[in-house]
Amino acid sequence: MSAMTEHAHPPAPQSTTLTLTVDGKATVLTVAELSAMPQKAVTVHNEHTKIDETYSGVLLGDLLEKYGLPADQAHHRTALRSYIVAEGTDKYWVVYSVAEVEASAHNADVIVATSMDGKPLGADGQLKLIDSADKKPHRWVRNLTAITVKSAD
Ligand SMILES: Nc1nc2c(c(=O)[nH]1)N[C@H]1C(S)=C(S)[C@@H](COP(=O)(O)O)O[C@H]1N2
Ligand SMILES: [Mo]
Repeated sequence: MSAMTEHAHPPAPQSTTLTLTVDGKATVLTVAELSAMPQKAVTVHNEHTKIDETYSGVLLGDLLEKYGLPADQAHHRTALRSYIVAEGTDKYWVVYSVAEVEASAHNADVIVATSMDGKPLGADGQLKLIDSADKKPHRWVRNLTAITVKSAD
């Protein structure tokens, strides 16, 4: 019988930067740069560990707006048909719709977290994607390293 718990996972390479790609234009953000931006705290219940965790980081919607996603009315329809691919260093990746990560459009907070309960993220890497609305942590990407906006044309 393995000593590993049900959700134990092999260590992945530590994420140290976030490559944000909007409209084919890539921006590499360091943890220091992200930590210097306005921070948002999000408290979630981790259904696997059964404990509440408070993560802090930058709202993904703010990042998308700052790094090129047009927010004006002319691009509204395009945004509604767009999605983001969030990838970890272990190549695990998930999808969120752009509407899901925009604070003005959706009742959830999606953040690129740099700390948990006031401490670094440890084995989860320096960056972790967290959203406040999922009931399970499946889309919380540990060792987050890339976020790419795509359109479902
Ligand atoms: N980078 C990365 N993030 C990941 C995964 C993964 O395999 N790689 N698995 C996901 C799934 S399916 C779950 S249930 C949770 C488990 O997180 P935990 O091991 O911290 O409980 O991490 C999510 N984030
Ligand atoms: Mo999972």
